[in-house]
Amino acid sequence: MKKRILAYGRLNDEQLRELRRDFHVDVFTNLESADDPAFREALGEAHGLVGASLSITPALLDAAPQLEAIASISVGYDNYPVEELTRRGILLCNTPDVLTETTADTGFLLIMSAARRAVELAEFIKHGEWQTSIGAAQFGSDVHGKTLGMVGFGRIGAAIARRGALGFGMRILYSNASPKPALEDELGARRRELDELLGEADFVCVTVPLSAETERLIGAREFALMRDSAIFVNIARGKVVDEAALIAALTAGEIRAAGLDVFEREPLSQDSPLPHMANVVALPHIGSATHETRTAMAQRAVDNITRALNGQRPISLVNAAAWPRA
Ligand code: 8YV
Repeated sequence: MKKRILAYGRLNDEQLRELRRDFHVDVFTNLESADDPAFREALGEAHGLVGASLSITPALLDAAPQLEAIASISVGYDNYPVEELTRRGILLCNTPDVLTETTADTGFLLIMSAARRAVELAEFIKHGEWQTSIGAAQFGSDVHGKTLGMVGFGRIGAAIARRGALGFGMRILYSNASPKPALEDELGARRRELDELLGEADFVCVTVPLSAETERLIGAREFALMRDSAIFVNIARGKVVDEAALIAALTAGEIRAAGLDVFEREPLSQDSPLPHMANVVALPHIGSATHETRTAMAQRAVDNITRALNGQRPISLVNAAAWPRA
């Protein structure tokens, strides 16, 4: 009998056909929550899950006694109880590499648009306010030649820094758990303690994954350490930042501006002041959201689940400790 997969992420027809050659696939479009009764029932028979943006809890795992593998259509895995999955021998796979460059493009988009006030000034035209030549009230800040401070220097952080160093002649600082000598050679990047980096950087760009160690890594104290001309960019996860402290720092002029793709709660509430602030560029978590990259991420998830359920090691396995299975 074919193993059963529940697909709740966006897969194209070809990808579904590919999965259906080996597996029985139940598709759940627009699944809002794991409490959906049909999904809940199907979990009882599921060997694999393919999707994203669903919080996987131990209670959900209890409802899926046959589950062997989860292929997330994301690189981040903060939605998953990794240790619990490992304890149960369930493989967790993600989609690194294929989204690195696209997400770095989004990071640089935020750097550029916050510095040059692109969204605010596009609104200025839209509202008919461009009546005379623009003046100092509309000037922004340079990006080229400035200091870019990367908080986290993994694949996406390095790709943003590469754009800055090679495309914009920026000086690169980074704070990271481990030193990155190859990137120091390639980009002239210099490692700093976080506090030092915050005081030196013109742009502070957060790319660390969310974990118990990084939750609220950047709060009131950290904003106070930044220059008042600093531009803060978050392309990682909203919970890495104390959002109330960010709003306070922007309001008080402790930092100049922010470019944000991620928020403490998503979708962002209309009540949040952030998207209404002139010095904030807020995007609806579009880091990897291009046709090309989302297709590539879904394909990686298809490849991962196919391998996992056929007894082969997946291409991108998060919990290597769950492999090989006992
Ligand atoms: C996706 C992401 O938006 O991969 C990640 O970790 O944050 C994004 O690429 C998200 O996970 C939904 O697929």
